[in-house]
Amino acid sequence: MRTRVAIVGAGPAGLLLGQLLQRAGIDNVIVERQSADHVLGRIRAGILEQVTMDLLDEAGAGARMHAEGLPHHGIELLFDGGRHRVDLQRHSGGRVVMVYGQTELTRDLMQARAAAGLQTVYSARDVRIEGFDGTRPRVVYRDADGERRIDCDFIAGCDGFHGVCRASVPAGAVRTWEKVYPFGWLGLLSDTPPVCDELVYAASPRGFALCSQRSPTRSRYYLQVPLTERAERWSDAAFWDELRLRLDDAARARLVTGPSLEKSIAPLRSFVAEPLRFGRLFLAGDAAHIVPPTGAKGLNLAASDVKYLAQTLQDYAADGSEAGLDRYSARCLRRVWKAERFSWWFTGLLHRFPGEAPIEAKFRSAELDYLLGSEAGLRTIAENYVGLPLDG
Ligand code: RFL
Ligand code: PHB
Repeated sequence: MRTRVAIVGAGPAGLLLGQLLQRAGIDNVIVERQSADHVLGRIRAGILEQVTMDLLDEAGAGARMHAEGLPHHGIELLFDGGRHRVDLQRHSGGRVVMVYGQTELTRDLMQARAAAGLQTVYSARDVRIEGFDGTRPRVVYRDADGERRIDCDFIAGCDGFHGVCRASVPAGAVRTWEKVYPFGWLGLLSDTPPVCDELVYAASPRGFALCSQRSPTRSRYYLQVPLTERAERWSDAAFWDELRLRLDDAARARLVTGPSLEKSIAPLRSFVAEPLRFGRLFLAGDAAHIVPPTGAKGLNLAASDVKYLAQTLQDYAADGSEAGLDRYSARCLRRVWKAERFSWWFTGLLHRFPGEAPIEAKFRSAELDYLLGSEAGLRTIAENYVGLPLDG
């Protein structure tokens, strides 16, 4: 089989890229290791920045997001028993974020791809990439009938943190930066009304908690837990009890509990690979970088990488110039590093670190108190949270 761009991975990055390329007349094939149902079964991000909303529109898949997504104008920070609102719209020059689950966004993109008649190979086994340092890159995989090969002009590595693409780059050609945090997030999804209209980020002495949502009837909650914890060890009742202890009286009074639809633990990590281009291979999204989820940036960074990559490949298709290909990495990384910094800082501001000296919690409270009482402080949270401008 032959195509212009072979995309490895059918997560949000791969699916979004496929749509944008198709709309620019560039044919592409996606190769995904899992089944479509498995991809849709993963409960992940919930917050879209304006850049991501615009891109979903550009991809022709934004209609349901506009109809069912919930625009959020602020977030609430809870510390020292008090609740403080950050008016995102006011302090970011009018921007807001959209609550719309990654699962729904992925479903919309899958449907748009099917409607456009584009090929996606699901459940591909033993995927490998070859020849990307020359001019004849290819993706090889196995299906029930044996080995298959896709010849292409470019490979887009959209295969997430544990994918095959970054791992196929010779060790000397890539540099990585990494910080692993000494805790994880235990998440619970339930068909219960959210405890608050807005997201509540709670810095409690027992550890961080987040009250998020997917719709007016579906909630998503997270608890900071030690890395040694296992989701199976948490009954629903234990989760709700611990969450209550980390909230304020008003939230406790409004909390509606119910059976969990899903419970899982995610580790927290900051990670960046540099560069993002190796000959005819481009990395995008979690394949290239990971942020801790506190700033809600992971999916949004995947979207901005994809915007730059689609533009790069479109420009190349128009004039055959290599200059744009050379610029891709630096263009992405400038935005990536700023989001990495914000996610790291916001994580440190809201979490309790194991073994920390008691004075650390006092420093965090004082910093939060300072930020929320200062126009500059509120602006710094708001403009990072809604997402920094592209190419800024
Ligand atoms: P994905 O979604 O991991 O998709 C990669 C795809 O590649 C496939 N794959 C392979 N395919 C073929 N061959 C191989 N060898 C392959 N290896 C892997 C995988 O099966 C998969 O389908 O990466 P992508 O597309 O870059 O998207 C990134 C986002 O998924 C991620 O950044 C976000 O979910 C992060 N994130 C959040 N981001 C936000 O912007 N806002 C949020 O509110 C937010 N909350 C979160 C999050 C991530 C979380 N977890 C579980 C890590 C909350 C959580 C709890
Ligand atoms: C989520 O709803 O899953 C979510 C929201 C905000 C975050 C992280 C995760 O910062």
